[in-house]
Amino acid sequence: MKKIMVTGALGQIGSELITKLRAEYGAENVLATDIRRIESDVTEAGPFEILDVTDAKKMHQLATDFGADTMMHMAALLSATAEENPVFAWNLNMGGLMNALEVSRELDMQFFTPSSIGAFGPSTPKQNTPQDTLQRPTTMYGVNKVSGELLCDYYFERFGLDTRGVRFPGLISNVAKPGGGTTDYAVEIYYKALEEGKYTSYIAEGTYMDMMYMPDALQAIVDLMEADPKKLIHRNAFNVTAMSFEPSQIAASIQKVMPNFEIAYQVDPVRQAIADSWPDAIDPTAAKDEWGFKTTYDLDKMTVDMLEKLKIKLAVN
Ligand code: AKB
Repeated sequence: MKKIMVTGALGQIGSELITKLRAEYGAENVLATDIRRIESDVTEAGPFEILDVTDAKKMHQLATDFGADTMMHMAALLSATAEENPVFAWNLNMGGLMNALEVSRELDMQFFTPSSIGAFGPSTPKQNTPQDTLQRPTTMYGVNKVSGELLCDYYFERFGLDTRGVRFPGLISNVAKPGGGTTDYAVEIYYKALEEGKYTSYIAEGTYMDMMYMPDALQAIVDLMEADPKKLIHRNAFNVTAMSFEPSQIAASIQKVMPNFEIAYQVDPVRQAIADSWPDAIDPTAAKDEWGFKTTYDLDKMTVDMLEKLKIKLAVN
C-alpha cells in the first residue's frame, strides 16, 4: 500500500487530488500538507499538517513520521504571479522542489511533480508541439518549469530516484479556484456565466491554449505513477492535453447551455504576452504510447459538467 505525502494540498490541483488519492489508497495513507490551514475535506477527512516547502527539515520530519514512500510535490506559484515577483518565484518554486527531491532521495520515495505548457517558449513549434523540442521559455515560471524538468531527470539519472512528471495545460475545475495563472480565464468564465451572465476576458480572441478538465488531470497523475517503469522512455515531463481552444470557442460552448451568455474582451498585456509565448496545441503521443494517457472530457462535455456542478456550489438556477 502506498503512503503518499502531498505538498500544496490546498491548491487548485491538491484540493481534488487529495480526495482522489484518499479514495484510491485509503484516507489514512495520504498526508496532505500546505502552508496554511483552511478547514475543508482536505484538512478534516484525513491526516493534515502545516508545511512551508522551503523548510527542508520539517518536510523530512513529516515524511519520516508518516512513513511516506511517495512524494507528490504540488506547491508552486503559477505563471502570472511568478512574473509579478520573479525572485520569490525562483526561491519558492526551485527551493521547494529541491527540498522535495532531496527528502525523496534520502527516504527513497517515488516522486511526482507537475511541469506545464509554460516550459515552452516563443521559439517552440506552436502546433502539435512535440514531446522533445526547443524549450526556451521567456517567463520566470517557464524558467522554473524547465529547470525543474531537468532537475527531476538529473535525480533519476544520478541517484535512481523514481521521478515522474507531466506538462499540464490549463486545468479547469469547480472545487478550488486557480490563483495567478494565465489560463485561469477558462475557469473564471464559468463562474461569471452563472453569476452575471457575461464575462470580460483578459485573453484576446484567437489565442489558443491547451486545456484539460480536472478529473482527467487527476487520473493522469495516478496512471503515470502506477505505470510500469520499464515502459517509460521519458520521465520529466510528458506532454498531456485534452483540448485546445480560444476564448470565443469556450464562450460558444457555454452559449449552447446558456444562449444569452455574452463575452467581451479587455486584454491584460502581461498575461496575453505569456499566453502568446506558449504553444497553441501540444502533442501527447508519448504519454499515450508509454503509459496509456487518455481523457474523457472534451470542451462541450466539460462545459455541461462545470455548469451543473457550479450551479449547486453557487446556489444559482
Ligand atoms: C498557468 O496558467 O500558469 C497554469 C499553467 C498552464 O501552468 N495554469
